[in-house]
Amino acid sequence: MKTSANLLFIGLPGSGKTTFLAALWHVLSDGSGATSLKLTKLSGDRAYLNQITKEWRECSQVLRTNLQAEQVVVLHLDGEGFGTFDLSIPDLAGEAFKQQLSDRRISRRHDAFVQEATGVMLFLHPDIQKGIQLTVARRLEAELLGVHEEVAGAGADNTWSPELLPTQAKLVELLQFLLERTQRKLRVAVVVSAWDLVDKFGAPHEFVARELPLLQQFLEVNDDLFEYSVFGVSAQGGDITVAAEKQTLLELDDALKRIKVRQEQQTSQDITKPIAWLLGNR
Ligand SMILES: Nc1nc2c(ncn2[C@@H]2O[C@H](COP(=O)(O)OP(=O)(O)OP(=O)(O)O)[C@@H](O)[C@H]2O)c(=O)[nH]1
Ligand SMILES: [Mg+2]
Repeated sequence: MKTSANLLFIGLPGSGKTTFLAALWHVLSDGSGATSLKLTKLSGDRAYLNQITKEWRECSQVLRTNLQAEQVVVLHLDGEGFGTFDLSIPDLAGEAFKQQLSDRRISRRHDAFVQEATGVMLFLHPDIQKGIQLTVARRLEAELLGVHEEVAGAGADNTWSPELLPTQAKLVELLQFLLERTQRKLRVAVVVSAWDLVDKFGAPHEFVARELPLLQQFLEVNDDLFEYSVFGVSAQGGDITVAAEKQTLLELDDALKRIKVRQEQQTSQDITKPIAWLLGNR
């Protein structure tokens, strides 16, 4: 393996990118967990990592990443079969991906990250937006009755906007942007964040196949362009907006225990697993 690697985290606002990074830094800097990848030395500029990890430890909401405040973190890592290497991960704002969808353009800065990426982590929160059922019948009926029916989520005049696209269509679009800009086969780790909210309902790849069938089929049929695997990651360990759950998380003797990572039927506390999968030789 090369001595440096770059990962690209992509995902809509609130999909769990920063929370993942915060938990990752806690685990790496703590060093006591059984992880595939370990820290060899501390990163030069740790201000951002320390700030988000402090929030994570206190179980408070990490701040939404601001378009102007996107940071690139560099981790010095080592792992069996990997050797030592430097891993760069920009913490990009979901807001930028939203803009990509409405402007149909990728910024030069993001494009440079795409060009350099060794692998991609596609984040999605399980609270996904489904398509709006705008049946012709309902519309016609409303027109016949002369009533102006408001459709949930649409503007008052029912005009369409990219905002109304179902989550799975947005994610396929984001992947298509990547395909347009790369010639290589892309390795994609699909990360379903906040996995604790849905872990009762089967394995992560089953969740994606059931709830986001378009995304799953897009990845599946394009197997000449993608190699992918689906992970369920609970980086925070529970819902911190529920006081009792937050209290339980804060009372754990070791914050490491908050983390759960599931791939197929295997569950562990190794948050470096999706990264090791992306960078590993196969
Ligand atoms: N229940 C639960 N919620 C989580 C978990 N991890 C993240 N969340 C929630 O999911 C949301 C993710 O937020 P962020 O990590 O800021 O997401 P982001 O992708 O960085 O968002 P932007 O910065 O806007 O791009 C927050 O509301 C978190 O509280 C988890 O393990 N469990
Ligand atoms: Mg963020």
